[in-house]
Amino acid sequence: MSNTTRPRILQRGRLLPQLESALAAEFDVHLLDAEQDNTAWLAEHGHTFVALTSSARYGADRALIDALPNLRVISSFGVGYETIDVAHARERGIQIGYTPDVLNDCVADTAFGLLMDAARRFSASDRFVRRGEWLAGQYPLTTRISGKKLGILGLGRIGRVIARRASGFDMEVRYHNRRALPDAPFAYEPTLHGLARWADFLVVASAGGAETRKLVDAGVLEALGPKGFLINISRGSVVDEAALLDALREGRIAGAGLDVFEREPQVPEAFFALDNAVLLPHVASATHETRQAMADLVFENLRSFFAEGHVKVAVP
Ligand code: 8YV
Repeated sequence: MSNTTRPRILQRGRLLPQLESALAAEFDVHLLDAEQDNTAWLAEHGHTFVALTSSARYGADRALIDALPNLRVISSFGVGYETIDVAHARERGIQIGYTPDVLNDCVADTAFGLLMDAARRFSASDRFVRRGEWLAGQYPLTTRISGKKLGILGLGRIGRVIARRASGFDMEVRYHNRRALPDAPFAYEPTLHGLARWADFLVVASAGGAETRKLVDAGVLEALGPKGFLINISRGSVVDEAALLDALREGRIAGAGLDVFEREPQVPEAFFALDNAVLLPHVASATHETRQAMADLVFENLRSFFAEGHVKVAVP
């Protein structure tokens, strides 16, 4: 097919090379990031695009959607969509595809990796060996994981897989959501404070966005207490980062395992000095297998839209 007949797609942010190649073979793709002045360029060319690819990281705000007057579909790489102005896109009748479920296992694995690392201090004791300190004495004792209490904030698709992992560690699970889930085989804690007070490990697995902003605040950390650990594989915005730093510094919680931060890729330097924090660069879904599955879904969502008039997996 010639470029004139292929649907024209605007690409926001780089995607996996194999996804970019697959898209280029079927669509007429233009990378927005290649332009110096996005606003001026969009004013001239925005009307030529019917589709937009983006990601949880870059999203699509009102200004971008408005700059694309003929936009009919957004296909986003990621399960989080708080960076997309969904309400505005809906008003315009724009469909939005995303990539849930295919990343549940890897994100749950990462939550457990962080939990184990924070409690058993694998990264910290690795640093101890590398510094040659083992020669001078044993590494201090750490905290047992098996049989402990796991509190999950946000028992959604990923939260449920984390709970399944916990059964292999004989952990008791409770959760807090806005509402109790009738089909969940775990005890519901009606308040986040109550969950934090009960839990040895509090795992944040809720969605990001305005509704969950700073839910985990100084009071929740206080309730988690000096023996409690905070794990976050959701969004940095759900945790009050300054309060978390204070709590870690002052030993008001035992430790934290964090894959996400408030202003990625900026991580406050104060974290670097804290041996009781495990810091990852937002890699929970970043395996070859899972990122490929996400890429496939970004592609299938577009293909399905242009072939059948609807994306395969739509944002609810
Ligand atoms: C990705 C994520 O890192 O799916 C999400 O919402 O946060 C991660 O899986 C992200 O999509 C990359 O932009």
